Amino acid sequence: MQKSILILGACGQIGTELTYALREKYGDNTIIASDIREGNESLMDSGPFELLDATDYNALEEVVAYYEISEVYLMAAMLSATAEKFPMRAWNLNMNSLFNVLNLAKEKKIDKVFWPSSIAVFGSNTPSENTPQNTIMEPSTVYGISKQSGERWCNYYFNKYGVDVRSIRYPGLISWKTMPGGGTTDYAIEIYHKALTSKTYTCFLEKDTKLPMMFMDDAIRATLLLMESDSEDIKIRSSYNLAAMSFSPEEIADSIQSRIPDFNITYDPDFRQEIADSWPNSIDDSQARIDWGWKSEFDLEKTTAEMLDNLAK
Ligand code: AKB
Repeated sequence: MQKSILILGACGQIGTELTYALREKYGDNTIIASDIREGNESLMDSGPFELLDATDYNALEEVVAYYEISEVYLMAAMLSATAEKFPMRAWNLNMNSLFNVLNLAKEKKIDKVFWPSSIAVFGSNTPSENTPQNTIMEPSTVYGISKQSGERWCNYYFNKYGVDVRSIRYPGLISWKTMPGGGTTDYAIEIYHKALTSKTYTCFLEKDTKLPMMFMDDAIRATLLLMESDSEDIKIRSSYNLAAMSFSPEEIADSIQSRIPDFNITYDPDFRQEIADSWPNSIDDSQARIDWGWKSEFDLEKTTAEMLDNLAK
């Protein structure tokens, strides 16, 4: 039987590209994009779209029944920087949407769930180089606390109710199709836009703040790979570490300068510095490599080429 997939938060940075990728793979009409707001025209026009609040269980249940949905990708979330400004709104959105989807799966109304976690689950007591899959997790941000709690709930629903939930701890994601919103790693996208428009960028992080990052194509490929893997190969039902590259603002500026020599960066750290300081420098993703064959393809140089070439079009 042809499966129907629902994407919640389809107009966001990851949701948009996931919708395109899933539509290409499974056919436009089987992928139902949804969001609380409308998105860009090509996304809205390329297949079914529903205005949907992921925290509204009844509305969600109705859409799932109407389209005979078997899989849900829950991409709606409030990210780290915005969540610090609106702690209760962030908690309500990030947790209630997850419970809604996990409960639909518990009630056997859907078969499979993807839910994104983040490197934000780690905190300043976590080993920051090659952060292991299993380690100290004492997140200091609202977003990180919601992601860590979410991981525990995913694991609980798998163990207790057999819910087929799969998850990745995304690093900062770099993409050119849709702007991110409200994250701490957003500088790594803004910098490319500014390099092309004004040849200068003021970074809200210090020059040597190294963070784990990934080009969007790698992130989408990893997500589809995980979701298509046999259930018995998925050994971790909280969330998998995933890695591709790590760099600092100074290093990304260097890589841009190799193509735009007169690009200039200055530094004016704000409250996001503290968030970034609490996150790891690099991630050990060997478990994902062993369990479902993950391997990244984009390093910083390749990412810079893709970003500048596509944004310049
Ligand atoms: C953020 O910066 O909040 C996100 C994340 C690392 O999860 N990009």
